[in-house]
Amino acid sequence: MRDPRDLERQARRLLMEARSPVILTGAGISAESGIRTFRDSGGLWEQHAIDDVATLQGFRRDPELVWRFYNARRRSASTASPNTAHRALAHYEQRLRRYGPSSADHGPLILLTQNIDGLHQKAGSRHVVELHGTLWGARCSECGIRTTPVPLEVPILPSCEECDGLLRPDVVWFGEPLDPERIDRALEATDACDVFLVVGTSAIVQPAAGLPYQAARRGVPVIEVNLEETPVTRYAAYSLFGKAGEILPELLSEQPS
Ligand code: BJW
Ligand code: ZN
Repeated sequence: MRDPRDLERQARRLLMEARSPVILTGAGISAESGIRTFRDSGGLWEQHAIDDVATLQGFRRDPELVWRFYNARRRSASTASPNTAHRALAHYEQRLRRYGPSSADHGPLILLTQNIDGLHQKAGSRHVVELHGTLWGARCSECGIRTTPVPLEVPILPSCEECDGLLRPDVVWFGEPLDPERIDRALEATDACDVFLVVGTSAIVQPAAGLPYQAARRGVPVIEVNLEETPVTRYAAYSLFGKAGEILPELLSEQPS
């Protein structure tokens, strides 16, 4: 058996020496901020079936229900604070900006998140790619125009100022394509990275879940932080099991204890 402290030290060294790390986060990183993850309640999410609140079909069936659901989630995200894991990632980015081979306006670290809660930005991370959109925006279901930010309580039902079409949350539901610019940026960063860190995601939702695998196939070491095994564990160079809020501050600190 390898000593977990040794594994953590080796993974830490990789991250400290990396020149262009990519990080992928999921709901688990916000769990310690009091935001519920998706799959901890057996597909029922705040008492709603995922199909009712996270698909376009569900929205068409009952847009009021979906807007109320997202209003509730916006309220809970608005009072949540970033935790030690979000902050450790923001510090890591700052450190790379100071010492890394960054150009003036483009830091070397790319943080890909599947979360829509905005907590990475609240913690100070700058290069965040929100793969699944944001709680803080709406988009017209007819003409596609985006409205950001939306009020904390979006009036039900909101309509587009341009075309009077029905506004929908600016998030990516099942069966919908990701924003092409964002997924391109994610793929490009994945193809250029020298280490890939995956934090708090069940790694089953595509295409995000395929990104670390794409890096691993090039021989790039993948480091995983999760409470439990995921499909990433099979090919990860290092899997560190525990809470992100406890592991990341140590893993990403310049002076480990
Ligand atoms: C901790 C922790 C702590 C807890 N510390 N860790 C069959 C095969 C392949 C693909 C498909 C398929 N059938 C259908 C698909 C496609 C589908 C998909 O992948 N489905 C899978 C479920 C199989 N994908 C899509 O539909 C995507 N689009 C697409 O494919 O488009 C194709 C297309 C192309 C061209 C035209 C048209 C279409 C879109 C996916 C969008 C996902 N959207 C959601 C909702 C976003 C908005 C919102 O939030 O309201 O995104 S669903 C939900 O899942 C959300 C999340 O971002 C995403 C991922 O979840 P995440 O973050 O991993 O959370 P959990 O709860 O699953 O896991 C938490 C983890 O944290 C656990 O592992 C815990 O152990 C851990 N944890 N506490 C560390 N303290
Ligand atoms: Zn419109």
